[in-house]
Parts: sequence; C-alpha cells; structure tokens
Amino acid sequence: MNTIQKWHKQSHISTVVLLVIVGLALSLVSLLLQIGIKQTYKSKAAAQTGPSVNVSMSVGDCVTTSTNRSCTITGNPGDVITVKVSAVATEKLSATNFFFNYNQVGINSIAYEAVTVLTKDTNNTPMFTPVFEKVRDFNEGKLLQLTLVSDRSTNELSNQVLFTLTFRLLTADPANIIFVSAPSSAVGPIANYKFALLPQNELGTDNDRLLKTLHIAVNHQGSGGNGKTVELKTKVRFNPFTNSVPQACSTIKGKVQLVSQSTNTRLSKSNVSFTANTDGTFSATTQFDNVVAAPDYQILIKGPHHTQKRFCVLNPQNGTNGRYNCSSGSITIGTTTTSLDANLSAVAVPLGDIAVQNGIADMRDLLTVKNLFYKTTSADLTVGDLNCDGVINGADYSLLLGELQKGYADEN
Ligand SMILES: [Ca+2]
Ligand SMILES: [Ca+2]
Repeated sequence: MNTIQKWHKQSHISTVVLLVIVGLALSLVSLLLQIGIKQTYKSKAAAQTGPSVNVSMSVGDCVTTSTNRSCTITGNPGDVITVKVSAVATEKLSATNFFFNYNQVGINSIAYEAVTVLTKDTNNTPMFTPVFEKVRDFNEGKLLQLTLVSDRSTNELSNQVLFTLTFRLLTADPANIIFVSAPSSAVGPIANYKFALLPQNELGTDNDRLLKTLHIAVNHQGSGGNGKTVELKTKVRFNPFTNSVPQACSTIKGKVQLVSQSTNTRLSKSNVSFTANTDGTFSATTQFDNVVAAPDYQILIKGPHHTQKRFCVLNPQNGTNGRYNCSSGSITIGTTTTSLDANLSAVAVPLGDIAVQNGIADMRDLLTVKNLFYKTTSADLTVGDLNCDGVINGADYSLLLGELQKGYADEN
C-alpha cells in the first residue's frame, strides 16, 4: 500500500466515523426537539386547565341565565340604570380588561356614564382603579372598553372584583348590554398566567360574532312621571311618492320621535301607522306620554325604506338648494299644550335604509334590493318594492341609488 492508497483508506474510515457521528448528533437533536415539543404541548395543556374567572351581570334582583335572557326594568328617558358586574377568579387578580357591547338593539337607546368599583379593603378604599375607559362605535352599536387595575402587593390582592356600570336611558326603546368575553382578559400576579373567562349566564348558540355573551334587555315603560300626554299629528311626504300612493302602500309603518335637548328628553314610538292621503302625503297621529314642557322640541320621522329626517319647526320648507336641514329644535310644548299639528310634507323623507334598518344608507341597502329582484312574497315586497308597483326590479334599485348618491344618514 503506497502512501496515496493509505491516505485514501484512512480518509474512507474517517468519512464513515464522521457520518456515524453526524447521524448520532441528528438523532440527538431530533430527540431533544421531540422532548421540547412535548414540553410545549404539556405547558399548553397546563394553561388550559389554569385559572379562570366567572363573570356575571345583573340589574337589580334580575340576573340573566341561559334560559332567562332578559331583565325588564321600568324607566323613562333621562333615568339612570345600574348594571352590576361580578368577576370571581380562582386565583388573585391584578387587572381586568373587559369589553361591553350595547345599543345593538336600540341604536342610541342608552348612554354609558360611569363605573364604580365595589370591591373595597378594610379601610373602605376600592381595591381596583379604572385606568382606561373608552366608548367607540362597534357593530352598529357601542363598545365600552374598561380596564381596572389593582396596585396592591401580591398578598393583598383580591381574587374578585365587583363593579357597577351606570347607563342613562335616552329613548323608550329596548336596550341590551353584552359582556364580550372573546377580547376580554384578566391577569394575576404570576407571569404568563392566562385566565379563562367564563360568562356565567351566557346565551345558547349565537350565530353572530359575539359568542359567549350576556344580555340584559331593558324594556323601559312609561311609569307616570312629571310629564303629560301630548297628541302629535304629522303630515309627511315619504319618497318616492309624489302625487298618489298605490293601494298596497296606503298604510305604511314608521317611527316618530319627540326630542328636546335642553331637557334631555327623547320620546320614541315605533311601528306608527301612516295613512296615505289622495295627494301622496301620509298622515299619522301619535300619542306621547310623560312629555315635559320645553321650547326646543324637534320631530324625527323615519319610514320603512327611509333614513331618519329631523324637523325643527311645525311647517318646514326646503331652502333654495332644494334641501331642508336643521340642528336645534324650536317647537314649543308649554305646560298647557295637549296637541301639536305638524305639516312636514313640503320636505320629503329620503329613501335609503332598507330592512333590517341600521340607521345607515349604504351599499348593503342597495344589495338587499338587488338580491330581492323579481321575488314576489309579500315579505319580500315589503322590504324591496320601493315604488309599490308590485315588482322588485331596476326601477326600485335606481330610486335607491339616486338617493344614496346624496349621502343621507339618519339624523338623530
Ligand atoms: Ca341600512
Ligand atoms: Ca317596484
């Protein structure tokens, strides 16, 4: 064996040894990785069985449950309602970041006012402080984000926080308040501790995006009060009717509101019957209870396919630009007023908001009409036949498109 052959042989042996070492190393790495992955799985599984928070909501003595989803309370516009929220954890809590959705049912029916922490120490000092409180528009309603933090040392922390949320009733419409568990969170003093949020009175299957929610329905009913009864007669023009209204639409359903900003009054009547007159206008008589005297009332009218229109006087006229818009009411209801006669028909209530109405006139309304083309059930015609000629087609679509281009939205 010459030097070169020897070298080749040694080199071959070295290669084999090297491969064995590399192979062993790879197996070791793979084993370590597997152990690592197993450990990851283990820690994930541990997190799933970790600490949890039971969250429940109530109004007065009423706590919603999976079968009792509604708390009926009595109140009038201007009244304050108090919703109690209880979060009880299996471990100590340092902070909670909770989300509440409200006004999904009645747009602008209630307004958030304040949070009050009820969990206190022996010195009667609240254990948690609100550090972030924000209301934003969400999902055609409002979203309240509320962050409560406890600055106590670990052994002084509490494993529960009770607090109240106060809301002011703005209208006589029903309202709902929902605890939105999905984005809500809670933390404790131990790092990486993830609390599972468990609503205690959650609804059953819900096909909207707000799974695991709590509902409190506030059905406020007139309960006497200081006000009196006022009969409001209105004559209204609903687009597109200009001179005569087909028989099928001789009665349509709309909404009438009486609003006074100075007295924080908002009286609302839905499902009001408007009856067609021979000149293409509609008339309705609406009775409002608990009306307080004020000099700044305004009337809001919304039709079945229409955006809401505000009227600040009893006999409004279009301006030279062909439009009528106003911001502050000047209709007086005095202490002796028992009826008002409003001829609003010089100004048309524009088309725009198709059922299910959400206060906004946009592409979704246009799509609703388009998707109903040539459908013939009376339910479909009620939604999509805007000119009431018995067919849903391009004529209805064009009418709506023409009004949408003017950029109307509900005037509130
Ligand atoms: Ca709409
Ligand atoms: Ca039609």
